[in-house]
Amino acid sequence: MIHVPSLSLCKSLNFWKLGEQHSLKKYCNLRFPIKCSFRQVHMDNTQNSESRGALIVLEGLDRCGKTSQSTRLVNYLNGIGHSVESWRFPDRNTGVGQMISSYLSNKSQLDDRAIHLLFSANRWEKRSLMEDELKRGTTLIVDRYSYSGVAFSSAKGLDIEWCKAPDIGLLAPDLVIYLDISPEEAAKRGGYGGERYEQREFQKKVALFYQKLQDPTWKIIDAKLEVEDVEKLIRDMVLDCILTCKKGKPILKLWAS
Ligand code: NYM
Ligand code: MG
Repeated sequence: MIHVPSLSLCKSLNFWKLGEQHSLKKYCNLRFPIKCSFRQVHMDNTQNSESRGALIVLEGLDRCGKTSQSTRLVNYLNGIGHSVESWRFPDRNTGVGQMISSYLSNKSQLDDRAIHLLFSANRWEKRSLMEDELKRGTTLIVDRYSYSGVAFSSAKGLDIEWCKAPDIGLLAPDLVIYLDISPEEAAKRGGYGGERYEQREFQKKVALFYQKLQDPTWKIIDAKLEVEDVEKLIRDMVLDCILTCKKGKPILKLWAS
């Protein structure tokens, strides 16, 4: 059985404890330590005891397995009777999302700051809908969020604090699952597609910026493990998080002091 303790402010590695059936080494082959900067604030203290859904984000380099793990997770949660929705950013269905999609597929050119702000706007345009869904008791499994926004734009050379600024005040995830894989391993997985950013050298820089963004909501999973093992680890973390939110954990704001 895998126990997932709630996160305390951590100075060292912060990962789940494993029982007798699982080898710690096998599951916790982490490549970098977690840094702490808990800068999230309560949105509204009157909400403290209201039951709600959980906001769960999956992050990682391209080809880390995020998308297939989100699908598996949503199917599993649905199967055991949870109210759950699958989300992803960029959401290419909106007007802003179509501009992003055109940029990613190299059909249009945009200034680095302009595209960064569009990615952020794409999250802001969904913020209130996300909040409504959470308050209705729906858990949202989100494939990429603000951490992608900051890591990818910072890797281009933009200042990290500048990159974070437009996302300050969005809904803070209750749990961020980072699927940890080296750019070399990721590149081996059937190769990258043809989109912008899908290059090994660039992904190496993105990985470095992801490290800088870790906070106590993060759990890191070794994405080189078998798909089923990764899935099992994710399930346990997510069930724990859903329970906490059901008990009325307040919704927080991202990166707000
Ligand atoms: N991406 C994604 C960004 O550069 N900024 C963002 O805010 C987000 C959400 O878009 N390489 C990048 C990361 C990916 C690319 O994402 C498209 P996906 O998950 O491959 O559709
Ligand atoms: Mg991709």
